[in-house]
Amino acid sequence: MAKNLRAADAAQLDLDGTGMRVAVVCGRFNDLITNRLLAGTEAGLQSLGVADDDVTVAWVPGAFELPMTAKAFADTGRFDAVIALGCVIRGETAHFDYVAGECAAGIMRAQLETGLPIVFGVLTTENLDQALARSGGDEDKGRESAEVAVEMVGLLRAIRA
Ligand code: INI
Repeated sequence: MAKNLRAADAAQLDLDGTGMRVAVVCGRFNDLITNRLLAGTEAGLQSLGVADDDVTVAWVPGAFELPMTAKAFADTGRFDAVIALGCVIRGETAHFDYVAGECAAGIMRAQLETGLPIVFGVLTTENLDQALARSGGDEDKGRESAEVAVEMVGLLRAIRA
């Protein structure tokens, strides 16, 4: 009989963030959207039991700065997870692929190097309408990021125990 560390059905996950310390790095570029993402993340963390005092928020210029800042937080050893929030809109930049691609690659590298979950809460969209829809419209990438952080901290603890 296989031993399951986590439910296959996300709805059955009993997420508990009590006592978890979370750093949130938020890109200022497209701050109409990133403020909405941050609101979703903060509400999500609170609803999962993460204390307000255990959440640290830092703003950076844009998505390109997220990986280095997330890694700096992870390297302190003072956090259980880092959430990186940003918004890159294709129509508004000729270097969409560089900013979005390097951000994603940098975050992946930082989490593999540090062993700490770093959540990719970065919207990469074609236009502003899509970004609005995914930041508290039809979907809420901010709240989703809070859930991913708490889930991954719990799973990694179970694996490493
Ligand atoms: N940063 C973003 O977060 N989103 C964008 O859409 C964006 N555009 O359009 O260029 C963007 N650029 C800034 C970039 O993240 C860096 O802050 C800048 O290049 C300085 O390193």
